[in-house]
Amino acid sequence: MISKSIEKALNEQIAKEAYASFYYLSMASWCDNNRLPGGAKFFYMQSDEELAHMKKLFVYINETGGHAITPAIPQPPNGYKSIEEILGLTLNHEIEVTKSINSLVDMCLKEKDYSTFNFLQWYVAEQHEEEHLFQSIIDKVKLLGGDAKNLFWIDKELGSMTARG
Ligand code: OFO
Repeated sequence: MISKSIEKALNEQIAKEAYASFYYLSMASWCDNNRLPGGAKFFYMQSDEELAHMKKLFVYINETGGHAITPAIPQPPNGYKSIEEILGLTLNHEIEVTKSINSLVDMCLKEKDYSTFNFLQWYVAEQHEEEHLFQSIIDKVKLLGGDAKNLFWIDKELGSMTARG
């Protein structure tokens, strides 16, 4: 069974995962509107992944005696300057999510809730993967430079990336 404070914190994390899903959805839409089909495919996939992260929390909360709450989702931005800007924003966003997961883990240790601590290790690993993924894409883009020809290759590369679950 989870405590009321852990239940509340996990529900807050649900809202963050939902926002991440919407945020990436808005980036996918921007890519679609700016003739970047590879970027669009990549961000639609990222959006689905965040939704899956959210659902995993729902199931866990309900399985452990809590009540998972469907969150209100603030509207993310819709306009972006470039794919480089989008990639920078995603990395910063993931760094913020990592902080949030880490503080949840801290809380579990303080409360000696080892079940939730164990459950959250999946998110710890996932955040490492995502930060690494976005950083490596940004590094490639920096290496290539952002002119029109390279944009074609960057988009192609994003489109060839597959879901990691
Ligand atoms: Fe960014 O991955 Fe969810 O937690």
